[in-house]
Amino acid sequence: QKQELKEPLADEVPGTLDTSVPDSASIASSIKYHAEFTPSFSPGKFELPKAYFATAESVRDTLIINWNATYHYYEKLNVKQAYYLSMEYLQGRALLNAIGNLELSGAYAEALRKLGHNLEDVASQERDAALGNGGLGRLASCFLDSLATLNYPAWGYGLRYKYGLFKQNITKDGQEEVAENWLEMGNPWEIVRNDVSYPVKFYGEVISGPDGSKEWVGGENIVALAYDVPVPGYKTKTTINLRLWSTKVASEEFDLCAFNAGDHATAYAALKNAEKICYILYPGDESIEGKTLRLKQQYTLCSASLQDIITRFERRSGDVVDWGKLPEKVAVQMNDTHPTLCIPELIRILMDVKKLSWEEAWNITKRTVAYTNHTVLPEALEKWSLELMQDLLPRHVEIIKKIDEELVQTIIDEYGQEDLHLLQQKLKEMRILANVELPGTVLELLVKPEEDPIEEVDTAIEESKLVDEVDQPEEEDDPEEKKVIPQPDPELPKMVRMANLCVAGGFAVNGVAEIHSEIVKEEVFNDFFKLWPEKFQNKTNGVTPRRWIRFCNPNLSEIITKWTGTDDWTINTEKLAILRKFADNEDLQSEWREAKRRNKIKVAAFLKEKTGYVVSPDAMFDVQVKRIHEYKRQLLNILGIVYRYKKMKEMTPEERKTRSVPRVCIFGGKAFATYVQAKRIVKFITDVGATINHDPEIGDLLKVVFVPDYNVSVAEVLIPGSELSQHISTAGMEASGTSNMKFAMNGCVLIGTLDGANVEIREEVGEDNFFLFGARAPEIAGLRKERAGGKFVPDARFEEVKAYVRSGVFGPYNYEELMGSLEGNEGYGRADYFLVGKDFPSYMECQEKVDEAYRDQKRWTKMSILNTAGSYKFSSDRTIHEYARDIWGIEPVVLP
Ligand code: HBZ
Repeated sequence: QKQELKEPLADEVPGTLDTSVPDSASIASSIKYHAEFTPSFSPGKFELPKAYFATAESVRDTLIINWNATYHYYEKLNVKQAYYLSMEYLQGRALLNAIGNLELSGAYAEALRKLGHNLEDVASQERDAALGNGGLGRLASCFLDSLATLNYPAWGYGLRYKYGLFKQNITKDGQEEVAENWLEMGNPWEIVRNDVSYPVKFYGEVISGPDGSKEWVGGENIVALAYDVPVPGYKTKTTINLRLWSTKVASEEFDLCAFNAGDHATAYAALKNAEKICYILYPGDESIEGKTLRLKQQYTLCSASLQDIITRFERRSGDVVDWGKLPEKVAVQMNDTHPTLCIPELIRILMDVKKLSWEEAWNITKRTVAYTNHTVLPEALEKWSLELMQDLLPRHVEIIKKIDEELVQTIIDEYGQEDLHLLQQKLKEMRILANVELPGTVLELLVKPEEDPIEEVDTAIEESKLVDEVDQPEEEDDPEEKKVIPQPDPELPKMVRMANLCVAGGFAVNGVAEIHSEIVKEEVFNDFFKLWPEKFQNKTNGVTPRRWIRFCNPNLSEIITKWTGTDDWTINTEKLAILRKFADNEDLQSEWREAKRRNKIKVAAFLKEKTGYVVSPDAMFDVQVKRIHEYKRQLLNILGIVYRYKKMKEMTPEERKTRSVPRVCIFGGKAFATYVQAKRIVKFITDVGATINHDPEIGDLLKVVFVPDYNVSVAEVLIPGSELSQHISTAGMEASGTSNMKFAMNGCVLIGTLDGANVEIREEVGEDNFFLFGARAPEIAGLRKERAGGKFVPDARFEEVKAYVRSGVFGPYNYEELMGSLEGNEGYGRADYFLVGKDFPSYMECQEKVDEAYRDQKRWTKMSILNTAGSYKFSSDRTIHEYARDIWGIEPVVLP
C-alpha cells in the first residue's frame, strides 16, 4: 500500500520565478514561446487552435505562480481549510474567466492582435469542461470562483471524467446522445500530479485482529491519480485548487505473466476495469454493472480525497498529530448525497489505519462532515442495495451498521418504549438501513426477558413489515402488541439510505433556498429536525457575478459601471441597487435597451448557426433553458405556445398583426439518457417548432427554437440576450434554481411559480417586476389528491390545446404518452402529477400580462433594470460568506 506517498513540501517549491505583472509585449513573447516549445500541434502556422493552446499555456504560467504562492501560504499558516466534494463541476470555458480575473484581458487582446488574432475567436476554440449535469455542478463551480475571490482557504475535489456529460444532437427523432470527448486535444488547464496518488480498494474481506482491530484485505486495488486545476480569484492573487481524480490500474494488478503468455485480454481487463471508473458521469445504472460502477465512482472520490486531506493534516501537524484537532483544521462539505461514503471512509481511516477507537473516530467524523441537500424528489434520494455495498465495501458496511445501531438507540431514547407503534414507525422512517433486522443489542432491549424471543420473531414476520412501501395498518392497543418487533420483508431488498446517513453523520444539513430548507425541516427530514434542530440551516444559492454578468455581458457591464459610478459591483454586488434610482431615467433606459438589442442580435446569429432558423431581434426573446424534467414543466411552456399558435391561426391576418406581440421562444436542455418521458418532451418541442417556424401565416410573429447541446458556453450567449425567462416548476419541487438568478442579473424579467429561489428573487426585485402564477407549495398535495380522485374539472382551454395536439397538426409522431400523462384518468400512472392542467389557466393569463407589459417598452425596460438592481443578494459571494461563517468556520487569508 502506497498510503505514505506525500505531496512535496511547499518549501521545496521554487520561489524564484518572475512574478511581476505581465504587459502585452511579455505576454506576446510568452505565447510565442508556448507555440514553439509546448508542442501539441505541428510546427509552422500559428492558426486558431494553436493560438488558443499557446495562449492558455501562457495564462497557466501565471496561475501556477499564484497557485504555488497560495498553497505555500496556507501550508505555512496551517489554517483551517474547507473541502468541497462533488461528483460534478460545470466549469465551462476557462480562458476569458482567468484573464478577466487576473485583470489581463486588455493586455492579452493586444498581444494576440500583434500576433494576428482576435481574443474572442481564440477563446471560442476552447471546449467546455462539462463534468456535470445541471445546477448542482454549476453551483460547485460558482462556489470555487467565490472562494478564491474572497480569499477563503478551500479546495474542490471531484472526478476527472474522460468524457463529459454527453453531447446532445437534435435529430428528427428528438435527442440523440453522443460521447463528448472533451480531452481529445488535451486540457491546458490541468496539471497531472504524478507525485500525488492513492490506492483505492474494492471487494476483499475484513479480518479481525485479536485486539478487535480490523483490516480490510484482498480485493481489487486501483490507483487514484491527482490532476490539479488552478482556480483563480477575481482581483486577488489567491488561486485555489480543484483536484480531480483519475483512475488507473495498480501496477501489481497488471498480470505480466498472462500478457507475456499471449493472454492479452486478461492483462488488459484489469487496466480497463480501473480506467472505466472515470469514463463518464452517471453511467446508466439499470444493470448491476452500472450500479457497481457508480458506487465505485463515489467511493473513489471519497477515499482518494480523504486520504489526501488526512495526509495534508498530518504533515501540517508536524511531529505530534492530535486527531481530535482534525475538525479544527478541516471541514468537508458533501454536495448532495453522492459523497456520503466520506463518513464511513473517514471512520475507517481513523480506526483501521490511524488506530483510533470507534468513539474517537465517530466523534471526529461527526464534527468534520456537513451535507447539502439539493432535492426533495423522493426518487432522487439515493438508496443503495446493502448486498451490493456489502460486496464492494465490506468494511464500510460494518461501520454503517454501527452508525445505524447508534441511531436506533437514539431513536429509542427519544421516543421511549411506551408506544411501540410510534417507535416502530420512527425506526422505519429514520433508520439508515431499510428493511434490515434490528441490531441484536436493540432486540434484546425491546423484547422483555420473560417472553420467548423466538416466538416473537415468528409472529412478527406475519404481522409487521419494516419497509417504506407498505403502510402500517392502524392497530388496536393490544398488550400482546408490545411483543411485536419489526422484521424485514424477505421479498424486498435491504437498502442503505444515503441521506439518512448524511444527516446522522453530518454536523450541518442545509437546503439551498428558504422555501426548500423549510420543506427539508418540516417534511423530508422532519423526524431528524425534531431530534437535532441545531443541525438544520438554509443557505440560499448564488452565482458568480464575474462569469454571469461581467464577462458574459460586457455591454451591460459597461452601463452598470457608468451608472453606479464604480466597477466594484463585481465584488460588492449590493452596489447594483444604486440602479434603482435611475430606473425611470430615459438615458439609462435607452442605453439599456441598446445593450439588450446588441445581445439579442448575437443570440439570433447563434441560433441561425446552430439550428438554421432565422429570428427577428424585434421580437420578445422568451427563454427556458435547464435540464429537461417533468417537474420543471417545459410541457406547460410548449402547450402555452401551442395554444397561442392556435389562437393566432383563428385570427384574420390583420388581427394577427395588431394583436400579437411577436415572440421567439427558445428552449434548451438535456434529458437524462434513460428518462423516456423527458425525451418525448424534447421531440414534441422540436416538432412544434418545425410546424410553426415554417407556417407562412405566422412569419416573425412566433418562432420556437430548440438549441441543441445546452451548456455553460451556450448559457453565456443566451442569458444576456433574453428578455423573459421561465422558471415554472410545480411549487415545492425545484430546490432553488440558479439560472433564475443569472437571468435576473442580466435584466430579464421572470415568469414563475412560488418555488425555490423564485420566492426570494420576487421579494428582492419587487412583486410588480415578477410575473407570478400557479398553485402554491402547501396546496399541491391536496390538489394531487383531487386530481387523482377525478374531482378536478380542467379548464376548457387546456382541453382545447390537448385536442389540438392530438389532431395531428405537429406531425405523425404519437403524442399520446405525453398528452395521456396530463389526464386525470387511469392508465397513465401519474394523473398529471406535476399539475400542468391545474396551472395552465393561470399561466396563460399571466402570459397575457407579459404581452401587455412588453407592449409598453418603457415599463418593460424599468422592470428589466429593477431585476438587475434587485439581484445583488444572489451573488455566490454572499452564499460563500454564509457557509464560511455558519458551517465551515473558516476565515479569509489574504496573501502578503
Ligand atoms: O441543484 C439542482 C436542483 O434541482 C436545483 O433546484 C438547485 O438550484 C441546484 C443547486 O442547488 N439539483 C441537481 O442539479 N441535481 C442533480 O443534478 C442530481 C444528479 C444526480 C442525482 C441527483 C441529483 O443522483
